[in-house]
Amino acid sequence: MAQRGALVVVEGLDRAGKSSQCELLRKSLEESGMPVKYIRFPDRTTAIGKMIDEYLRGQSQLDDHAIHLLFASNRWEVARSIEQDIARGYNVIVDRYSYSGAVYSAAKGNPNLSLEWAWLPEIGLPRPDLCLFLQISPDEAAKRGGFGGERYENQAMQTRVRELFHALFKVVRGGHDDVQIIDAGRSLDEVANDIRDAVRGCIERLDAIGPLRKLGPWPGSPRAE
Ligand code: Z5A
Ligand code: MG
Repeated sequence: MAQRGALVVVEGLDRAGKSSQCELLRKSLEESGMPVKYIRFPDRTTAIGKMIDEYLRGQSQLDDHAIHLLFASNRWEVARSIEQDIARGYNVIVDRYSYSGAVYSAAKGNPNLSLEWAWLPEIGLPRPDLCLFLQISPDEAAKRGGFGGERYENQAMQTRVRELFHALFKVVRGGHDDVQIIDAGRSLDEVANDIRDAVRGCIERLDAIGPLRKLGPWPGSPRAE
């Protein structure tokens, strides 16, 4: 049987360059003859994705928990096809994933929506073999253009999101050695080179990693035992 593909997630703050880097990575892997699929979350094309899109554009109002679960459902609706693609040898590149899911919802400051609560619906989804977090300073991000008109695109939210990404990675990195921080404040090519090296290293380690894993419970919670 052919070797399975790698599940690679690209995460980061607004304008960190996630989509640009996913595209460069896709091209680079394809040029090396490797089969690749690219998906992004939210996937605004599905029925659930259309509800998310309306919410983000301010055209609908939803309870914080309800929209959170829609974002998670938007991942669950393609979880099986991700697993199948990986098994068929495709390297699947994912633009935002469960980490954005947990962090953006928890950043709203709703006292009934903690980071730990926000992680729960992600448990059991395909676990990335590699998660690349594109780190960028607020000043660097600001040089790449002002905020758009979507919900969450404001300074207060972005500051909280930045703090929570670091808090989340501290927790998940306890059990996972697969999160790598990339300095995304450099040129497109410099960032792309680091990403390409990290992904090639991950693909070489796939035999040692073994079968595709699943995202686990919040480390240290009673559910983890
Ligand atoms: N969200 C959530 O709440 N829950 C979830 O579960 C998920 C998401 C999955 C929409 O996401 C919102 O959904 C988002 C999180 C929330 N809210 N916010 N804020 P989205 O992924 O659809 O958002 P986006 O607008 O596509 O992505 P982005 O984060 O804003 O941008 P990006 O993909 O990181 O950056 P980019 O499009 O590649 O580049 C941005 C600009 O910078 C562009 O002009 C580039 O040419 C430029 N750029 C990129 N790299 C460089 C470098 N290295 N140098 C100079 N200029 C650069
Ligand atoms: Mg993007």
